[in-house]
Amino acid sequence: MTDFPSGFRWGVATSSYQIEGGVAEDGRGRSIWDAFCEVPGAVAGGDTGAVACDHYHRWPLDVALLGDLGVDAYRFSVAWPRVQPTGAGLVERRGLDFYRRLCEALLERGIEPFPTLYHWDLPQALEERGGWRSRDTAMRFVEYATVVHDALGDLVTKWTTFNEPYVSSIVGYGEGRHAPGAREGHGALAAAHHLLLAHGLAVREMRGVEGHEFGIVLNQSPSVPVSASERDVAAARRHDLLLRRQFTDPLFGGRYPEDYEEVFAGVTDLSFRHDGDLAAIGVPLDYVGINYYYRQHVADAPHRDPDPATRTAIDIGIDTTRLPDVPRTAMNWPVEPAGLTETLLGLRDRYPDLPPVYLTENGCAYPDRPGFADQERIDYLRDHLAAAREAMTAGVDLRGYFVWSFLDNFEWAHGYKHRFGLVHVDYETQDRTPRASYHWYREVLARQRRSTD
Ligand code: GBH
Repeated sequence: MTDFPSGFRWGVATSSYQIEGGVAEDGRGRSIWDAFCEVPGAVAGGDTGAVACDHYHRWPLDVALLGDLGVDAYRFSVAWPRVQPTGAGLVERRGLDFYRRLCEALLERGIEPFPTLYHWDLPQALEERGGWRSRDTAMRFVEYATVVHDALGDLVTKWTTFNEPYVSSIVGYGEGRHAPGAREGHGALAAAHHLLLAHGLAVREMRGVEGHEFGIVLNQSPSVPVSASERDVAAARRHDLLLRRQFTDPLFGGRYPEDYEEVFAGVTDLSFRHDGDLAAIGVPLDYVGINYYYRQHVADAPHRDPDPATRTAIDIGIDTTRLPDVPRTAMNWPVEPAGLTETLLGLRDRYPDLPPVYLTENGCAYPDRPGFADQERIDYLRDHLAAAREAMTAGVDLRGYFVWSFLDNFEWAHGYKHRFGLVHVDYETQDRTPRASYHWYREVLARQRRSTD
């Protein structure tokens, strides 16, 4: 495989609710995902994150596996309800201590901790006060972020605020497929705005420590029209607004997207936008994390709800189910590595002030089956790394790559059915078994080290 420059960071990624389990340990409060998992039919198989990979107890073993893999960075998330069980005020020391021990163990093995402050597990007590629909939740996040920053600031230099605000807001409050399971228009769009505001205000508050860097992680993929017809092209542009530009224009372009009011006319009154918010959201960043999985293929379709006043935020006249004739993963996601190069070049071209980029997630799920050699996952990772390298050759300032995921884990509404891990987890015994892709990645990392030594 093509070489990457020395200093390029190599890692793997996970998130708190997907791996930790231990939901009642050490004073942890309830999160919106604990609540959502109890809703009949919300999660496949009735699965929950109550035990997951039991990482809360088995983390020393997991750190050893990371060490053997040879990564120099590990991306994980901090569970807000472990740090502030009710999302405000009272701080739970034991929760913070868990992350301190984890960071110390990583650093002992030469692995840099890359924590994300929020990967979807909002304290349920805050949801009961409106959740991300409410501006006050942004203020609560700032307080939480500074608590974690103060507690781990001597161990961590790379600080990521949010993972995929699109999913927290639009999938959680618009589509209802994720916690808290709401299907709203205005509420989902307000949530998106408040997540961005929380990000900007928290970075402003945490800044000031020498050597600390701040960023946000966004899911990104090109929205490709299924035909060259005017209608499909316009539909793809609306989808691009929903998925990407409503976040990236305020973050990196200092503006709200020009087509926002037209697409969401009647759905929202924009009352969540206050003077000064854009300046706060556009706080300069040291990096942006990109999660890339697949291209979006978009066709024009009628609105499901003809009345904008009751329409959900995802009901923008699009159909994303018409997939191209290419191989798919177990998630039914088309495998299209060229979409990664397009994503990176597209961002760079649209935003001249884009900060350096990390690929903070990329990976795939395939079913284990007799004789399964894990070759699809290896092919997927190899081809996407090549696509990332191509974007670098074309001038994108890409600084690192993280495989999603280190371990098989709780795949949100899909429960434990889909396995993204380089390491197989037996959920009966909690045995960890490295897959062929783990050994492959280990070899890639060893080769990179040799060639840049
Ligand atoms: C990541 O989300 C998550 O960060 C991680 O926790 C998760 O386990 C991992 O991926 C694997 O799923 O077609 O317009 O409706 C990625 C979630 C899924 C977000 C696809 C965008 C499609 C948008 N992405 N989704 S759309």
